[in-house]
This record gives sequence, structure tokens and C-alpha cells, in this order.
Amino acid sequence: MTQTITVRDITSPTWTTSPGADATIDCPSEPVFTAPTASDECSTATVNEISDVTTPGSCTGTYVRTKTWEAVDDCGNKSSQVTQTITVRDITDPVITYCPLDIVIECDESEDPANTGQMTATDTCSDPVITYSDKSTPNGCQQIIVRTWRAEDACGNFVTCTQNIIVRDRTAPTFTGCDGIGDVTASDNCSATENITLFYRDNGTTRTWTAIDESGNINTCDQDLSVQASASLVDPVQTNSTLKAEGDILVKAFPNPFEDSVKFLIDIPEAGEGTLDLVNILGQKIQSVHSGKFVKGTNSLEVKLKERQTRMLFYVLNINGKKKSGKLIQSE
Ligand SMILES: [Ca+2]
Ligand SMILES: [Ca+2]
Ligand SMILES: [Ca+2]
Repeated sequence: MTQTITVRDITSPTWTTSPGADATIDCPSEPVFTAPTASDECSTATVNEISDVTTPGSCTGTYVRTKTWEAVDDCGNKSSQVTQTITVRDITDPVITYCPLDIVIECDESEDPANTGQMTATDTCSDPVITYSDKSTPNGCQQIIVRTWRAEDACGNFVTCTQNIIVRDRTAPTFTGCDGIGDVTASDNCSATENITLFYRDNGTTRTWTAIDESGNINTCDQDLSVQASASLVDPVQTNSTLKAEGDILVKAFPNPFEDSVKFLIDIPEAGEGTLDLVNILGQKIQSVHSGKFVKGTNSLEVKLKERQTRMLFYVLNINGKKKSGKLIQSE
């Protein structure tokens, strides 16, 4: 007589420790998983990793990675499945490796970053995209460009830096025809021909031409009238809007509109005494620019306003019994 007792195992293994906790980490850190442990009443429990799935995030360098485990005993009984999920994100701004330095360029030079400098930056998760935007305040043919550089990673984190590009005109106009007969013309690297102030004064057999660009750079040339005795010298043609005939007083204010200081070039045929004042719209004197002697030829004066004028103002020049005035605008 026999008795058969079958000892079977129909019980699944149980988890003794959980997998690592779900977590969020910042790239470029790599996920580190902790597998769970299991035991079984009858035999050994083997923990198997049954999947390892990576889902790309919404931007480069980010993703979600999930591992799933299950435990199985020697009889093939399986436990419940457990998972650990690690999310990799990018919330870190790129790092600037170079912000272009402030630079002064001539107005006919290129403002392109190839000439004025290019920002560089790095990011731990993606290649940052470098862009810039310019805000410029023109002042005649001079201007200050405030260039805001921006490096942005694929997840929208960004960093900015600022570069000032000062565009100046430091080059005087040049002449054509000074060694010939007839009218001389002037051209400039920045000012259009019609914006160059061009005039002459005669002194015996010499005709001195003066050209002033919008930024106040002056050049002169002497034309020899004696060699033209046999040729008929034509009268100056009104090629330039501001051409002045001999004997006139010429006043040039620049820049106009101006910020806080304005420069005057006053050309007079004879030395004399006089005043140059700034007056408001009611004709009241705001500030004196100069009082006293003026030399024959070109007088250069500069004034800085003591206080900002919200309304239009004028300059008034009184010299040798003659009066000249003009409008000045102070920019915002
Ligand atoms: Ca079992
Ligand atoms: Ca980043
Ligand atoms: Ca110039």
C-alpha cells in the first residue's frame, strides 16, 4: 500500500525589495536603475528584466526610460510586474563662451558679425542656437547699435549678452576737380552728396573749397585761379543744397537731432565779435554757446545742454550786425 503525497508549488514569488524610486534627473546625467529583489517559499526566485523602453522627450537631450521586472520561481510561477521610470530633462541655460566686445566701426564698415564679432555658447544637452537682434538709434550717419545676443538650447532655456556697436564717421569728404578749372565736387564715405556742405571763399588767386560731412568732418582744398586766366571760371552751381555764396555766414549744427550736446561750425567771411545762444520757442535764452571773438573762416564750437529740453529750440547767431538762426531738435 502506498501513499503518494504530491508537494507542489503553485505560489508565485513575492517581492522583498522594491525597484528604485521613480526619479527626474537633469541631462547630461544618465539614469541609474535599481532592480528589485524577490523570494519564494519553495525554490529560488529569479528576477528578470523584461523590458527597457526609452521614449524621446519633447526636445533634444530629454527622454523617459522605464524598466520593468518580474520574478519567476523554479516552477514557472511569475510575480506581478514592477517598474522604475527615470525622466531626463534639460532646465539648464547654455553657457556663454564668448560675448563679442563693444566695438567702434566706421559707418561704411559692415555691421555683420563676421566683422564685429560672433557669440559662442555651449550646452550640456543640445547644440544651442545663436541669434541676435539689433536696436539702433541713428544720429545722422552715426549710430549706436545695441546688439542683444541670445543662445537658446533645444528646450527653450536661453542666455543673453549685450554688445554695443558704435558706428562713427571719422573720415572727411574728398574733392574732385580741385586741380582743374570750374566747380569742385565733394563726396563722402557716409554722407550722401546732397548732405555735404560745400562752399568756397576766394583770396586773390586762390579759391579755398570747404566740404563738411554730416558728422562735422572738414576737408579743404585750394584751387589755383591764376592758371585759369585764359579759361572762364563758371559761377558755382547749386549742386549741393547748402552751397553758400561768398560773403554769406554759414552755420552748421550737427548732429541734429542731438542727444545732449551739439556742435556748431560757423564759417564767416570776416573776423568779428558776436554771440551764439540757444533760445526756446518763446524766444527766451536758455544757454549761451559763445560770446566774444569769431575768427575769419571756420569756427568750431560745442555746447552741452544743462537740462533736457522737451520742446523745440533754436540757435541764434549775432555777428557783425548779421543774424542767423535755425531749429534744433533734442532726441528722445
Ligand atoms: Ca513558488
Ligand atoms: Ca540646457
Ligand atoms: Ca565722412
